[in-house]
Amino acid sequence: MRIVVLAGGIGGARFLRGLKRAVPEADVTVIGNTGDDIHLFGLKVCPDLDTVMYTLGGGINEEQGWGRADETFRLKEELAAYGVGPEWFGLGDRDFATHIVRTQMIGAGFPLSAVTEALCDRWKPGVRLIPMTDDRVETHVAVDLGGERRAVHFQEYWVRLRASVPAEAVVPVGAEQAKPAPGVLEAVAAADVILFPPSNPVVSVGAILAVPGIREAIADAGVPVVGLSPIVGDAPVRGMADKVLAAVGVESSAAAVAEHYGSGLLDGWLVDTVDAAAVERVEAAGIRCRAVPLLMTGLDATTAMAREALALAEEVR
Ligand code: GDP
Ligand code: FO1
Ligand code: CA
Repeated sequence: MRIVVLAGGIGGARFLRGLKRAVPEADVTVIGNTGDDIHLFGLKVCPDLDTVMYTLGGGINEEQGWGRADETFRLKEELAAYGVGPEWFGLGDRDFATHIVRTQMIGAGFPLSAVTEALCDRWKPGVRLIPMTDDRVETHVAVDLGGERRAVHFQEYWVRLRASVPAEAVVPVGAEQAKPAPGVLEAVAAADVILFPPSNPVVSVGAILAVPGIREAIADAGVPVVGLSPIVGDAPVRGMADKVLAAVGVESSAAAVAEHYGSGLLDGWLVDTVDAAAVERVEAAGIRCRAVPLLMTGLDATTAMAREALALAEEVR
């Protein structure tokens, strides 16, 4: 079975662990979000690609969900001693090596997709990880800073400001001109099923869908497209997805996220059992819906979620 998954960071990566355990024989292609990418200290950092790579490859900091396990911050401290920041973004020593290798290869002329493949040669995530595009896309957030409207990089909004100021718009800058990376459209066209893990619908899955051609390829693939809600009981399980949903005019509920994707894209949608009352509303929008436990509390629970998603895909096929 060929499965394509559109993934952000933690939500996508943890779901993929369960998926791999549910169907170890499946051929899984992950289209990774690169809208969160940021250039720091002359290096290209790809948080969501790295989160997927480290999580599946056994190098992730499990409690944090991002960055490397057994990490130290000597380099960051030395940079800070020179007054060189940003101090609000925690790049660790082990993690720095990934960004150095990536930036060096890009400087030598390799596209990000080839670089990602090379990094995965070390981590062996057991999936094919492809960035959504080789072109530069950067999600920016328009914020209201005490009456003054400013655009900040998504990481500045998320990490420095902790989404504490109202977001008025979320713009994947560069997406309109971007092309899907080699292999993306081919994987979608060859898929037997396409899954949206419980990733952020705006800045993760939304950024991927903003690359021209990807949304259309998914809608035209003619195979089941099934998603899992990242919103449980009207709040994100983790993080501040409600803030960016508000910026695109979507309420923070499992049903509203399904409607936001729409029946033109989604065939099936899983909500948590606490949101069972949302099933009727989602089905009224033309999307088959089931309520099942959606908390990734451990590998067993996450494997069960992946099985439910695949079962729903068979039901709508
Ligand atoms: P990020 O790039 O690290 O923010 O990760 P993603 O975009 O892949 O996923 C973020 C989303 O995952 C958040 O909106 C969370 O609500 C959601 N999430 C995290 N853990 C869980 C969980 O256990 N269950 C569900 N349903 N969603 C989760
Ligand atoms: N998230 C934080 O909340 N604080 C950090 O200092 C931070 C550093 C960081 C470094 C590398 C990396 O791959 C990810 C990192 N993240 C950090 C997570 C990440 O930038 C975002 O939380 C997600 O992309 C949100 O969608
Ligand atoms: Ca992310």
